[in-house]
Amino acid sequence: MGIETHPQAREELKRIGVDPRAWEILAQKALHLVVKVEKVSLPAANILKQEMLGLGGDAALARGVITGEAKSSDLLLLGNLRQLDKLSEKLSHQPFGLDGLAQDLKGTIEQYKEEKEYLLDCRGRVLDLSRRPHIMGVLNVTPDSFSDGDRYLDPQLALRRAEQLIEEGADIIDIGGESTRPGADPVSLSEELGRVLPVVEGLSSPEGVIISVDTYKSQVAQRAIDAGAHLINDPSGLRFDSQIAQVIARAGAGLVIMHIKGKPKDMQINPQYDDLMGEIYSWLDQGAQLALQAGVARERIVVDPGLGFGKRLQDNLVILRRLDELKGLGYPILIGPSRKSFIGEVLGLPVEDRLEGTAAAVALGVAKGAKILRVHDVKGLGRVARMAYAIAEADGAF
Ligand code: HH2
Repeated sequence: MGIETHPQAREELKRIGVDPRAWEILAQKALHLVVKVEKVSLPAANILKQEMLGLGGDAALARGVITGEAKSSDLLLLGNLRQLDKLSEKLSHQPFGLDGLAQDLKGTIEQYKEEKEYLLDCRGRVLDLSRRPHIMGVLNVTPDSFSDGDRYLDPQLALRRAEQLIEEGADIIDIGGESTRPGADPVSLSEELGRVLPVVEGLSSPEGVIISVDTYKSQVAQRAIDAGAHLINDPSGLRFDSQIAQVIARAGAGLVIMHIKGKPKDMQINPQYDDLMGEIYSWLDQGAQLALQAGVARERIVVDPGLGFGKRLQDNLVILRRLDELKGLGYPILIGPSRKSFIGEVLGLPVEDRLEGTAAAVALGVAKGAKILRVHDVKGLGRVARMAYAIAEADGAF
């Protein structure tokens, strides 16, 4: 029987007539996890091995730790939620940095217990991401975006498109003034402002709709916020402009931290990963730390693995298959698969024929925990997302 979530575990426990008082503990025992811990020192690795064995789980570590040749090792903790919870309690009083690991572990485990409530607060506009998937409609005000470039460069056309996206059910409108497609050159500040601001200023978004601006530049973020934007979607994950986090923090705006390897100009030139998901996880975690240090509140942060941004075909597919691992970060997950070239590569289709491929990515992304889907085709893919969510959350016993 494949039990993947806490509600599923409870469902099965109830079905066979388990005493409700035992549901919580047994549900935790039904969920098995593999937690990777990086660069653990020799004494810490030995303690972790012993403690996990004592709890009835195990820890896998490099051979060099057993022989004493290695100074440190990455390590896999193998156990159920209950064992890992107990481990985090035991570690909180241990030396060698294990008290810090105890904290991280506790946070990770929390994500796998009862489904976490996600409220995204963008300058007072709040989206309840726990109830259904939300759709971010793409609006590129550029001459060269890979899919909708040159279509909405005229602000009037862009505004009409924004209204259409809202009518079709977009929860967020994401306005971009610089293409980040592979090989794209950066545009100047004044060029980007000239493209984005008239649209933000002209857009009277109804109550509940969030205006997002796709930029890594702090000055664009500031002017867009002054003009009414609620969310900044930073495709550099706060890494290209060190001032942007403060701008977002001061305004109480929402923030999407996206993973990118390299810069758009060179990101697709032979990207390599030793540990794809581990690297993305740590990079997003560090991005979130930068945001928190700058004063961005926890409930304003969203993370995104950045499909297509310094990723090979297999990397994009693996990210989607293993997306749920990013839940451990504790922030809602956004994905942007829309019409991207990895879909074209699998199906052998040009950009205008990638709707169904995008639908597959959206459906599986939702099943793996994506809360926001960034798409061009809002109406159809909104339906796909809702249907996928209904299946993923189907609850037979209650
Ligand atoms: N993808 C693109 C742009 N911005 N932002 C987030 N958070 N996630 C994404 O996956 C993402 C993004 C690229 O797509 P698009 O805007 O359609 O093209 P272009 O960069 O050429 O304007």
